[in-house]
Amino acid sequence: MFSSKEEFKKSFINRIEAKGTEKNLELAHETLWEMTCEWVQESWKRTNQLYEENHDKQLYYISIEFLIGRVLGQNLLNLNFYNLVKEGLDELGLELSEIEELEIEPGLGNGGLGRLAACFMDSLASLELPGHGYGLRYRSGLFTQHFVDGNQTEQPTKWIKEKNNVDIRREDLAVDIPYYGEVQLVMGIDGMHTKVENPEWVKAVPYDIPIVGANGGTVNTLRLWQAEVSERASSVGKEYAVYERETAKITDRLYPDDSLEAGKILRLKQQYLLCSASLQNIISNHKSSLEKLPNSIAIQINDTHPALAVPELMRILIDDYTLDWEQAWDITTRTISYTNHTILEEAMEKWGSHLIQSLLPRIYLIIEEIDRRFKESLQNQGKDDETLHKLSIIEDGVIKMAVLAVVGSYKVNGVAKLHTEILKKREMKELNEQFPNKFHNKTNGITHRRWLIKANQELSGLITETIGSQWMKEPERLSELHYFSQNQNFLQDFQEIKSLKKEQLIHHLQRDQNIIVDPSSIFDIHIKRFHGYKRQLMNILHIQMLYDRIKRDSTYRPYPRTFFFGGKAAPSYHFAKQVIKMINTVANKVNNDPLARQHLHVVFVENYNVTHAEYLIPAADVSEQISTASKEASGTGNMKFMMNGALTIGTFDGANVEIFEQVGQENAFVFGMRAEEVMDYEKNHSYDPKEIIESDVEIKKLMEELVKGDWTEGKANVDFIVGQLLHEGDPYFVLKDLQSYSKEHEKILDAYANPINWAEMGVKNIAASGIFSSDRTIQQYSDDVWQLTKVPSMY
Ligand code: 26Q
Repeated sequence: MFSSKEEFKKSFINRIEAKGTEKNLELAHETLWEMTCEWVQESWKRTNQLYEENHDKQLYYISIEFLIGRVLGQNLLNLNFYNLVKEGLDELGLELSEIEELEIEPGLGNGGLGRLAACFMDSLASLELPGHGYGLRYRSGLFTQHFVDGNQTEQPTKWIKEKNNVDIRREDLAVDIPYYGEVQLVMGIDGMHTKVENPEWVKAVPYDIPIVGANGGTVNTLRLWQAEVSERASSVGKEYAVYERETAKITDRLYPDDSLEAGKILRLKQQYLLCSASLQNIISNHKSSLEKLPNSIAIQINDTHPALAVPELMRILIDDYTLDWEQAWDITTRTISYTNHTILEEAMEKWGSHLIQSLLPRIYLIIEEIDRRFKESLQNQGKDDETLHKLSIIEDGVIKMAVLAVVGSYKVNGVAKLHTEILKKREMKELNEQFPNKFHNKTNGITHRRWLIKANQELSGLITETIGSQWMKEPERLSELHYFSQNQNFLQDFQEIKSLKKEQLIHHLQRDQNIIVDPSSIFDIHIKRFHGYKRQLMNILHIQMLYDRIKRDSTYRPYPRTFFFGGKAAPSYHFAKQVIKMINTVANKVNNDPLARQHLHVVFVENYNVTHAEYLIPAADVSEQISTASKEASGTGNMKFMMNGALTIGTFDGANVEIFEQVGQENAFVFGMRAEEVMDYEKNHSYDPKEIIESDVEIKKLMEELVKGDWTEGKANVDFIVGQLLHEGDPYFVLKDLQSYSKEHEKILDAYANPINWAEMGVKNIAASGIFSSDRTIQQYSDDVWQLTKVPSMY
């Protein structure tokens, strides 16, 4: 460790010189990385020692995705070394930000769910809570997106390097995972036991990533499993080369579908490897007092993807540790809790019984027994057939993972108030009635350390100058900014920082994608995965309306706006890909029109990821959060924008509802149908987009142009878009909400015309955003679900 800039410089130079090569950025990156690892190492070791000595209750967060983003800069920041290192390097003629740019971000997640897991890791360590992650080490993370003729193409993204990786291999902790085989009863000294004969063994090797909390005191562990051939695989029933190939495939890549239940055997192998390896690892540390397991650990499963943790924990307790069923069930259902992230029917995980039966025969028997006992108890309570049907885990040859997860958990939560209400009153009504105290809400959050302190160091500095630095520890203290929302000097400083962040974004985009943007335009940003319900289509249709108005009406000359899009579509999601193609086509037309381009600019940022988000969000004036009400469980991008002083244009959906509640609707642009309305239309099949088209001349004209192919390129493109809006009944109510969306955008223009007012609203958003820090979310989970105790690092 070092305590001054001079010491840092000296040590940095010594190391570089020892390497004996010429000074360059790559070498500087390598050196800084090594130094950072050493600084982290000490705290990491000490944290683990403390946990062991005190026997503190540990939380394990199991998730198929952890979208951590770049780590070097964030670690330096949490260690409180960032500025010192930056200045030191400056004096050596090196730019820290350029060194940071050399890091390839590990894209080990699709979007919201994976990024949430990463924010939670940061908050756990920063609150000095003993909480660790278990995930998978995919060789390729989420694909890299490129546009070819406006169409998305996908390339695998390899992030693992020869050396200096973010993770550390722990060969000593490898475990074997059994697939296939036959279940047999065998006689032991203490009675009959179940055993799987001749399984196909796969070795799971953990790689650890240190999670550095604020001030560097607590360092928790994110443990990612990689599939490898097992030493016990000599007797595999197939050719060894085939076994080798199949094994390597298990953790070869992340599944790129973020809201589709895929049902593929490889996915099931991933899920079981994650659950079995993690639980074996957990139990090996706690085997001395298994009856007390619920007091010494808590396991949180992030959606149903790790729901096999329920039968796997049962298997370990019964088969490996000879507990009886009742004991094992009691322990399991007091240890595991589950978070639901969706009510979309197509995202609810279901597995064919046969698939599980053949790949995981013992696990299948356990699920069957859980189901049988549960049904028996329901029958004893006199439940009718309808309820029995809703509550069954196995039915018509499929296993419903959400029901398994609810039955096997002691707590189940949704991720925003509205979402939790919909779960309790509709989607999981019967389960909620059966287990009245299980369901609860935990509104999502984001780590302000990455999304404000790191991504917007300038704003963060201004806030500290204004209200002191305590807000970093207690983000709800951002509310103190409210007093300054009418202070002209403060507002001016805020505006200047916004302009600076726009310039930085422009510079970044110019370097990365050769895009040029007018810094004085309104930055209106829509970044998230492409999905029907997220309604990127509504945004682009509105841009077409604006184009038409500009062309048609010589008095309509709106203030210049740049509409940014960013996001990937699942490779198999054809409709979403057609929307991407259409946005690129519209962008071409609008951007190349001499009149329209004075008012409108459409920019599609290629390969949207965490790093791009860190540039885009601080530069935003307007945050697009326009999902069909009831469909977006929470959203977390909405919170990141708010915290950076952007104004939200949004529907009453997910956490938007709570954002509006905090900041006041007068400081946001709210429009569109309510969740109740949407769900009623869906229930009664009573929405007909043709009625909208016939009653609204502007929309009618737009549809005619669309059908003619004015806004698309190629027949498939027109057919898909028109097909969805007309023939498939506009399932996401795009046309229904389009005019109220357009009116809200006009209000945005009016408001922006008064820059001081606009800035005031932005500051009010920042002031009201503290509650959306994931520190608050994690503290609530800890109080209501995990019951963790803070372990002061004494630093
Ligand atoms: C399932 C089966 C096969 C392959 C992939 C998947 C899969 C993978 C990822 C299914 C879903 C996901 C991710 C879902 C997700 O990101 N949901 C989002 O979670 C956020 C955090 O709670 C919420 O804010 C968003 O509203 C929600 O959409």
